[in-house]
Amino acid sequence: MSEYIEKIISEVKAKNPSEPEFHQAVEEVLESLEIVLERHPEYRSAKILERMIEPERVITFRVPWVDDQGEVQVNRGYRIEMNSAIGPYKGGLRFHPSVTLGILKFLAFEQVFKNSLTTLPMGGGKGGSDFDPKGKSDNEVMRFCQSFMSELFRHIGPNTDVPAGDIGVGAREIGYLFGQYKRLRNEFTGVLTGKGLNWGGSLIRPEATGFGAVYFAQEMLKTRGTDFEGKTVAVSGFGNVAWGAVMKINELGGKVVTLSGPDGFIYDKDGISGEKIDYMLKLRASAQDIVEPYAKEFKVEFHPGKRPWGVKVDVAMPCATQNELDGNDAKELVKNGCMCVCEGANMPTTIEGYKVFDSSKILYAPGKAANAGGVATSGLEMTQNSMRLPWLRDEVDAKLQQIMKNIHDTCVQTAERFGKPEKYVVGANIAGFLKVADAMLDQGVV
Ligand code: NDP
Ligand code: 2IT
Repeated sequence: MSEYIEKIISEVKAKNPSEPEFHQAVEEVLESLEIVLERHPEYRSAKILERMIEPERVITFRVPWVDDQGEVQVNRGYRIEMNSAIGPYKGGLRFHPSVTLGILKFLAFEQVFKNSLTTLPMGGGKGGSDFDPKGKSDNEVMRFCQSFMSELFRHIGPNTDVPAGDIGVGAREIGYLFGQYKRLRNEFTGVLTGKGLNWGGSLIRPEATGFGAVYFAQEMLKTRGTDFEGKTVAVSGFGNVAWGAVMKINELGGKVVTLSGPDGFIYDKDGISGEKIDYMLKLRASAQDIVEPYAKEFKVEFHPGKRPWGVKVDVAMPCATQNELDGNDAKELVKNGCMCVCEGANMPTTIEGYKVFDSSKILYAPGKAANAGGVATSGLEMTQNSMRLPWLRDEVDAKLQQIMKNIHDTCVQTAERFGKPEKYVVGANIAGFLKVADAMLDQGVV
């Protein structure tokens, strides 16, 4: 690593202590950019990297609400407005007890590169709260969302910052957030994406992240002259992204044999299809945080406290959360002959895991490229809102497929151009960076 990059990384660590996930995301991206900075000294002299690692704006706020027992509860809310060089800030909201400033900064940083790759005009942002949706009643979730939006509304808008869902934030939460925004602003606009179909939402948005990740994996497999037909697949998580991925893998002739939760993983050798996919929705809606009930319902194996990466599969798709696949898991996958790892979640692989994949022949695509279908379809929702015209399901799906193919091809071509053939991480980081960096150069020191 060059002295210059090393210096920036150590400054990031010194300036932002106790934000390990942010350090990790920055380190992974900057390592790939070394070669770009050698070829383009103009980025260095304009201090593009130094500016990109500093959020344009960080908002933190108190979220007080009253629970069903009449007790006052207090959570912390955040919105990180990372970079607006190529469009309004865009990115999801995460409600999970593990949420910290560092986690949201890593997600916002990744989002900048991801959104750039989609080819749509969207800057990068992320937000959320340490609110724990587990075991909360519908009314409690509503009161929380209303309180959260009572502060957030002053910072967002359809041309400023457009939040969406992420872990713990789905259609129900987006509904409550939208209702409160509309009430406070007296405006019906496309300020959030992931909206209900009757009030400005887009067809395919719920499925888009999982579908998009599978379209991306399909393109990866194509480079080795194969496809999903007859392939065995390990999926982790059981939420929105996992659900979309499982449906599309089935459609393409693949067999998904695992799902996971914080409690462990299930192994279903016959494949997760049909009514079992519908059961995933029930599991998620129960807000219990566990995948074990699937094993009881369908009489399959449950492995408590374990992750699914030791199972022998052809393709692995981590779709749960960050750092859920480490160096040992990566070694297991490689040893068992897995040919493709395609990330539905954001940064699910640790740096050690990445190094194992990088030094093997496995096809490995990072989340910022492979899971961009979610935010890309959010971009399509924004377009439909601006036109005041909804598109048909097939139209949105065709656009999503085309976008995922473009992202894939851009990653492959960029990796080749910079001397790292088949390295999707390098291709994604460089291609995502170039568009944003050039826009920043054009716009002067801001
Ligand atoms: P959901 O809330 O629908 O599901 C998240 C899944 O991950 C659940 O199974 C959840 O279980 C599990 N999970 C969450 N936190 C942890 C944890 N700390 N340890 C173990 N398991 C955990 O979220 P999504 O499916 O929307 O998100 C999954 C991943 O995909 C995340 O990385 C997200 O950032 C990423 N992503 C999402 C997009 C979207 O459009 N929704 C777009 C692009 C990426 P539980 O909540 O019960 O703990
Ligand atoms: O991580 C992500 O890309 C998302 N959670 C989706 C963001 C969005 O604005 O649709």
